[in-house]
Amino acid sequence: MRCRRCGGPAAINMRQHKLSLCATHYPEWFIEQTKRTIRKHAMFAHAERILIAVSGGKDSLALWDVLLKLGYQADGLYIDLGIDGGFGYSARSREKAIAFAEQHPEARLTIVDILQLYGASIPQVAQRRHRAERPCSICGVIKRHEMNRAALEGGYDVLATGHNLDDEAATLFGNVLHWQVGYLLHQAPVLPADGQGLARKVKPFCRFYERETAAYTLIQGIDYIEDECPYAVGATSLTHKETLTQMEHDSPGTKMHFYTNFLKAKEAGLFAAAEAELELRPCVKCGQPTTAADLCAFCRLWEPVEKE
Ligand code: Q46
Ligand code: ZN
Ligand code: ZN
Repeated sequence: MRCRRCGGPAAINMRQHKLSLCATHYPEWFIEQTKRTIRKHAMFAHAERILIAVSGGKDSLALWDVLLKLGYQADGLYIDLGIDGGFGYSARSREKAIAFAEQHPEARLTIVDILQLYGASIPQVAQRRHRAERPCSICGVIKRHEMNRAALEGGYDVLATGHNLDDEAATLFGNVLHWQVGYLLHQAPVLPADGQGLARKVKPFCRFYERETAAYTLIQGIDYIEDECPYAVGATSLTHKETLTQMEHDSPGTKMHFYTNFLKAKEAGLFAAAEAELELRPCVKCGQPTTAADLCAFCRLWEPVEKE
């Protein structure tokens, strides 16, 4: 395999794009593609301040790297979930985020420590709620709430996450399998701010395959935590990913078509009726928007267990 731009040895071959590139031209292509996605979905402008949710993993650190290279004002947010898993998952991923920030003095890293701030780590909250084995839904509620809070309180214009195409396709697959229209409505490269407590959310890597972000991180020598969160093992989202990867192997481009055709269908009004019904009001305690009548899902988590 040869690089299409210079004829040198290829570092990556992307079957779905029918494109091979070397270690010099691949990062250039990757940065250029990110720029195109940002522009295509009108995600943000150079004058705006961006907060990136950084997990210490490859996607979020690659995103931070690319946005800084493109000259954006991009700061990081690390949420310490207090997960150990026998190998210090949170402690080690936090170190990776800090190490990256130290190499980029132009950017700031904010750390939110859930245990310190609220008195219980994710595994502890999950234990209380009898979800010790599967804390992901609780974790998701807490992460979303804290990301939104940090973005609003820090005066950021937009919150960015490193979700890639494999993540988005797997999420879509799960939501379609169960026809969760509410979730489908909320799956988009850009979710606009609502002016009442929801920050704008963007996913600049949503058109990259996971192996493409992995290749970028590797070639750029970005140090990240390779281990997944211990609770990711056996999660249905991983099974969905594997299923889609098998389909992609048989027919390159499957994930991309699945995701982008969903976006087109949505734009064409597939869920317009459901959208009209969706009503949000501020949570009586924290003020963040919710579909619930009083407390949002986050605030309910911290209520005494007996009340349930
Ligand atoms: S961090 Fe949290 Fe994930 Fe770990 S507990 Fe589950 S949701 S798997 S992205
Ligand atoms: Zn080349
Ligand atoms: Zn609340």
